[in-house]
Amino acid sequence: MNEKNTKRISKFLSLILRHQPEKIGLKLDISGWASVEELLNKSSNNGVTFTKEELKFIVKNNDKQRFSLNENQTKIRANQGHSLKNVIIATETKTPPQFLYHGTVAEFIPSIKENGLQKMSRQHVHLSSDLETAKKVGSRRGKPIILTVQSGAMYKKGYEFFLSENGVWLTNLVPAEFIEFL
Ligand code: HQG
Repeated sequence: MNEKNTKRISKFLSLILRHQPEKIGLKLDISGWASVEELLNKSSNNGVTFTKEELKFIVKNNDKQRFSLNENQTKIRANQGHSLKNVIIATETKTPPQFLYHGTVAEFIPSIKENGLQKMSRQHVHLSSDLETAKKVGSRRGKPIILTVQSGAMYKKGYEFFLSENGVWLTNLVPAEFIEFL
């Protein structure tokens, strides 16, 4: 399978497993798992055809480890990034590092200064422990601006943090007082 095709299917999987399973009539359970068999069949019925071997390759080699297969490889889910209200990916609360980073763009800054970092359409605010990742995330929308979040101070005040299976730090809200706008 060539790189272009891998990327196309990976994007398709993100859409179906995080946002719109109904697009192909796929059912996700409360923890976000879908049957691999059903995913292969329903994707194919909707013009996106791939084999179980190709799916395993995509899961294994995905640049951000976005997906997981269960132990016997009969079920698949996205590790984070869902907008679906009825899917809960259980992650333990974790002590965050002192600082975390968020990449965004200039047009959002006035609103972030006023309202803090909000979940917007996702289930959590997404933060990263390294600047490089934050820069990449911001670059999706234009010239990136990196915000430093005082996660250690937030944690001390009782805000919860979660670490997804693929290393993304998640929280429910970052009030503006904990954001360094440089
Ligand atoms: C902004 C991708 C105005 C926020 C990435 C962001 C990441 C506000 C946008 C993951 C705001 C939401 C998540 C406020 C936040 N007013 N704008 N109060 N609060 N925003 O895509 O963090 O490739 O939902 O700055 O790599 O950009 O999909 O979040 O620009 O890891 O795996 O509202 O998605 O990962 O955008 O990206 P998003 P994000 P995947």
